[in-house]
Formats: sequence, C-alpha cells, structure tokens
Amino acid sequence: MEKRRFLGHCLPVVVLLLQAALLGRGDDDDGSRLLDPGKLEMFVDELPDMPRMRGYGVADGGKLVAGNLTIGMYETMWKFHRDLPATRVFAYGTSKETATVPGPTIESIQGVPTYVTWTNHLPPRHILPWDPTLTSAKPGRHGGIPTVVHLHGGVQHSASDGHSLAWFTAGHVTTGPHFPSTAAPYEYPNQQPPGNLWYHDHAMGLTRVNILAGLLGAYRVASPTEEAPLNLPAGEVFDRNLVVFDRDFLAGDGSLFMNATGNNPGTHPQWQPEYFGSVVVVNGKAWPFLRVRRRRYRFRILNASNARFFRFSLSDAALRFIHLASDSVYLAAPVRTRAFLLAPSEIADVIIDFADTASPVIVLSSDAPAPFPGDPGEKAEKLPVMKFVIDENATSPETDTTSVPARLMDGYPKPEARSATARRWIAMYEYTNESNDEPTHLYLNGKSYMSPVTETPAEGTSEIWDVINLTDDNHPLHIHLALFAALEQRSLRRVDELRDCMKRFVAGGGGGGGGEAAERCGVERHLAGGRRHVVARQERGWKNVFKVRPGTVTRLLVRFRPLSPPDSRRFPFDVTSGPGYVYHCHILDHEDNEMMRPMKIVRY
Ligand SMILES: *[C@@H]1O[C@H](CO)[C@@H](O)[C@H](O)[C@H]1NC(C)=O
Ligand SMILES: *[C@@H]1O[C@H](CO)[C@@H](O)[C@H](O)[C@H]1NC(C)=O
Ligand SMILES: *[C@@H]1O[C@H](CO)[C@@H](O)[C@H](O)[C@H]1NC(C)=O
Ligand SMILES: *[C@@H]1O[C@H](CO)[C@@H](O)[C@H](O)[C@H]1NC(C)=O
Ligand SMILES: *[C@@H]1O[C@H](CO)[C@@H](O)[C@H](O)[C@H]1NC(C)=O
Ligand SMILES: *[C@@H]1O[C@H](CO)[C@@H](O)[C@H](O)[C@H]1NC(C)=O
Ligand SMILES: [Cu+2]
Repeated sequence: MEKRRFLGHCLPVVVLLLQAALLGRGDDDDGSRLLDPGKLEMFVDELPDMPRMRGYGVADGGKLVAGNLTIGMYETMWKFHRDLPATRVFAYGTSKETATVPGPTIESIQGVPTYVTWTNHLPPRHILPWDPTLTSAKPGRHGGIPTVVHLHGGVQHSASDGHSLAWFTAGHVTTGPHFPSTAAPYEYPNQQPPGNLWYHDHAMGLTRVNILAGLLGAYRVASPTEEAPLNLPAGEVFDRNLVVFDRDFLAGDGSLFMNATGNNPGTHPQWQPEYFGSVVVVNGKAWPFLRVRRRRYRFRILNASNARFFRFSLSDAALRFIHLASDSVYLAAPVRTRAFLLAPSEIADVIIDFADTASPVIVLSSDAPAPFPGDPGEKAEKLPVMKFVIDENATSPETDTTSVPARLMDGYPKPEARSATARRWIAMYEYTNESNDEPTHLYLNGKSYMSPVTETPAEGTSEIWDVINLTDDNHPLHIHLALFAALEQRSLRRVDELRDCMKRFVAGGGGGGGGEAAERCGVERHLAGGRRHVVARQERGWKNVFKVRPGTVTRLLVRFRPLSPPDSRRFPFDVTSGPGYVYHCHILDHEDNEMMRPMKIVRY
C-alpha cells in the first residue's frame, strides 16, 4: 500500500493489465517461434569495437578540459548475426543512425570531469513486456519509456547517480519523483582510481527490460600518470572492451524475445524471476571472432547479462587469464587463473598472451549453470562465447614490448576490519507462492524498496556489512558510491530453520528484518562450525559487486570515503544532499522486483 500511495495511483489490476497490453508487447509463450540457436553458425561475425567518445576536451596548448557529451537513446535496428534479420533495439548514441548495442565507449581521464546530457528519443511503446504491477516507473497517459542512466562504479553526486526514481520519458513529458527541477547534464567528476565502469539504464521496475533492449555501454577512467609506467597493452587494437550478454530471439523476424507470461501471473502477469537467453552476444554480435597476433592483449570483460553467470575458460590449457583488476579498481598485483566466475555486472580486466599458445584458434567459453549455482554436482554445458583466430599472416616473430609488472597499484588502503565504526546486517529474503513454490518478490532486510531508509552511513567512515543470503540463489550485491572488500564468507548450518525463524519475525511485524531478526533467531549459532569459503584471489581487492553465495553470511568492509588519495575522508562533492543512493541485487530481474533499498549518506 505504501508504494502505491507513493506513486499516487491505485489502479485496479484490470487497468494495469490493459496498460501492459498497450505499452509492452505481449508474445505468445509456447516457445514455438523461438529461434533455435543451433541454426546460427558460430564465429562468422568479426568482433566489433564500439565507437569511442572522448569524455574530455583538449584546449589550446594541450591542456585537458572538461568534456561535454550529448548521448541519446534511440529506437533503431541492430544486426546481431550475419543470418539474423536486423532486430529492433533501444540503443545509446549521438544519433539514431550511429546508435549501437552496446553504446559508445566513453573514455575519460582521471580528475577531468565529463558532463553528459542524456536525452530520451524513445517511442511511446516498449519493445519488451514490462510489468506495471511491480513498483515501477509509470509513464502515465502520455506514454513513453521511463529511463534514467546510472554510471556503475562511478563516484558522483547522487543527483548525477541515476537514482531509479529520477526517471524521465521522451522530452521530459513525464518524470519521476526524484527528477531534478531542471534537466542539467550529469556530472561525472572522474576523481577516482583508474578503472572500468559501465553506464546503463536504471529506471525503477524497468531496468531489466531497458537493458535487455540495449541500453548499456562501457566507460573507462584512465590515468596516464599512474597507468603508463605499467607498460600494459594499450591502444585500440590491443586493449579491448568485451561486453558480454545473453539473449533470445524469435525465429521469423529476429526480434528480441522475453517471456510475457509471469511465473505467478496471479500476482505479476509478466514478471519472471530470471532472464536467460541461449545466444551469447559479445559487443553486439552473436559468437563473434577476433583475429589476434601472438602477443599480449588486454580485455576488459563486462558481464551485462540480466541473470546469467559466466565461468570463463579458454580452449588451450596453456593459456592463462592474468587479472589486472576486478570491477573498477586495479589489484595490488596480477593474479593468474585458468578459469573464473563473473556475475552479472561484474567486470574482469585480464591480459591474455597469445604467444603462449601453439593453437591456431582459441575458443573462450563459459560453463556456469543457469541459474547459478544450480544443484550440487550439476555440470553445465559448455557455452561458447567467442573465438580468437591467430593471424599467421602478421609479422613473425611478433615483437611485443608490453609487460605484466609484478606489482600493479599497491598504494591503495588495505581493507582492515578494525577500521569499521559500525556493523549492519543485510538479509536477503525471497518470497514464494506456496502452492507452486515460484518466487513472487525479493526483499532486502524484509523491506520493500519504498519503505523509509534504514541505511544511513556517515561520510568518511567504513562499516562492516554482514550479508545473509537466505535464498537459493547467488545474488550479486552492488552498492552505489562505495567500494567494498569481501573479508570472509561462511556457510550457515540448518539455514532452513534460520530462514523460517527470520521470516516469521518479519511477518510478525518485527521491524528489524536484518540485524534484529538475525540476532533473535540465533544467527551466530547457525554460523558455528559453518564452512569458510575462500574469496577468489582476483576478488580480494576493492570491488563494487560481490557474489553472495546461498546459505552464507558474507562479511564486507564497505568504505564510505574515497579510495584515493588514501587519507581523504571527504568526497569531492556533497554526498549528503540530493536524492541519495541505493544498494541492490544486480540480477536485474530481482532488482526490479524489490531487491533494492535506499541509502542516505550523513555527515560524520
Ligand atoms: C513462459 O513462462 C510461462 C510461465 O512461467 C511458462 O509456462 C512458459 O513455458 C514460458 N515460455 C517460454 C517460451 O519459455
Ligand atoms: C565543457 O563545458 C565546460 C563548462 O561549461 C567548459 O569549461 C569546457 O571548456 C567545455 N569543454 C569543451 C571541450 O568545450
Ligand atoms: C499461486 O500458484 C497457483 C498455482 O500455480 C496459482 O493458481 C495462483 O494464482 C498463484 N497465486 C498467486 C498469488 O500468484
Ligand atoms: C553475468 O551477470 C549475471 C547477473 O547479472 C550473472 O547471472 C551471469 O552469470 C554473469 N555471466 C558471466 C559470464 O559472468
Ligand atoms: C592469410 O592470408 C591469406 C592469403 O591472403 C588469406 O587467405 C587468409 O585468410 C589469411 N589468414 C588470416 C588468419 O587472416
Ligand atoms: C543464497 O543461499 C542459497 C541457499 O540458501 C544459495 O543456493 C545461493 O547460491 C545463495 N546466494 C548467494 C548469492 O550466495
Ligand atoms: Cu538477486
């Protein structure tokens, strides 16, 4: 009721259904029109590089000045595969003709602000089924697609953070409650360590469909002074972004397919708990190939799937992934792996040295079960992602003057639990329809998104967040503004008993769905003797997404102060003003169905 009051409408379900029929496209759901992915030949399209946009200007004398970009959202057609007709998508770009999926890669420089005016040119109706029974942005009688852009991993004022309620439709005809009074450009100060970010839609209740339609792109913050001495592979040929996601298509016209029948249609006519597609798309092409030389390449791999986890490996066991960074921050030292797991919205930044292989072709594949982690012992099928073809015609022997230094960025503060001044419990709850055991919605701390804010950390401090996963899924947790480090992950024993107790506590009106419920139900008792899980070496740095395993308590050290310079306590803008921040599960289908909470930063 609370959310309805907030949104100002209390429409009967019939009207919502009618609205769904008018605004979102409904497909028949028997699957008979779905494209058989086996019909698409793999590795026939060359990997594209998305257009690059400079997020800075160069004044007379070579001085770097703020960049001013205008990036629009357009409905356009995009060819995902040689043998698929062009697909209707929503895409970012500087014009309808040049918009791409993913959108242009924005290249910014540390300390030089980038201003972006985001404009919405989308049509009145969505190309995918969205579900207006969720706590969703609603365009109202004028129609249009609510959108708002979040720069994931960006340290920016909350007015430029793409708050899910700061949405707007084309021409700003209809706007959300947190939309500012004037449509000023978004300001990205870029006063943060060099690393990999991405921008994507974040409109309340529409994030999963807007991203699925194509509204996402990569963003880099580069630091010439800090990165050049590392002598890593650089330049457009040897340093590439790989934006990976999964999609389903219809056989006839190649349109994007999303099931328009919910798993609990009585509650949500269209919402499904997790979207999985059977076609893997890299930089907008299904199973592409890339010609490479026998030398080092850098790949910044972003998992932009709604819900699919990827466990990447290479077909030649002689090759390694050399991890430079995880999410938006460099590691202190490189980490070599044969395979690694990437959750939705996580970013890996790796070197592959093709001089280490004798094979003429190398396939990058994933074998993670979907949904992840699946049943114990479940072995998922290997899903090819893309192919690297060694270009034997290139100069031989190859001269590669790049290197992988033994130390990367080892000057960042170390995550130390004793620096924390507060401790919070964040409990993940999933609610199901008792008669079919299908999920209906997910809550953090037993609270809906619109319930008043409960997380109010002080600027300049660090906190311990103990995240309890009471569900059966692996939920990648994402916190806006802050960086965090995973200190430990411990399994709960008799998790069903704990879950039932905590759910009873919340249902009985217990306000504290996190800490109070956990303590009343004896969480420490359930942790005693529980297995400790090792945090993967490449994930021991500062991150902004972490995979919270089912049935575990994950201890995070969350830093509400900048990472660099290391002794600064204040952000370079007023973090306490504006609409505030959020934290949420980055399975987009969960985020859209209440697995998100507001967060208000206060003065110390
Ligand atoms: C769509 O979802 C409904 C309800 O969960 C299910 O019965 C149906 O098989 C799904 N269709 C496809 C093509 O997956
Ligand atoms: C962008 O706008 C800012 C502020 O208006 C201005 O200082 C800067 O010079 C502009 N940059 C370019 C490249 O025009
Ligand atoms: C719960 O599941 C049953 C059986 O599938 C269905 O008939 C009922 O409508 C569902 N209830 C809700 C509230 O979705
Ligand atoms: C991508 O992220 C989604 C969730 O956002 C996750 O389910 C999926 O496993 C990830 N895939 C890869 C390859 O990391
Ligand atoms: C090498 O050159 C030959 C002859 O030009 C061409 O047919 C072949 O495709 C090239 N190989 C690659 C990997 O580019
Ligand atoms: C949450 O716990 C369930 C088991 O209770 C597990 O299956 C799931 O993977 C966990 N999710 C995460 C993110 O750890
Ligand atoms: Cu989730």
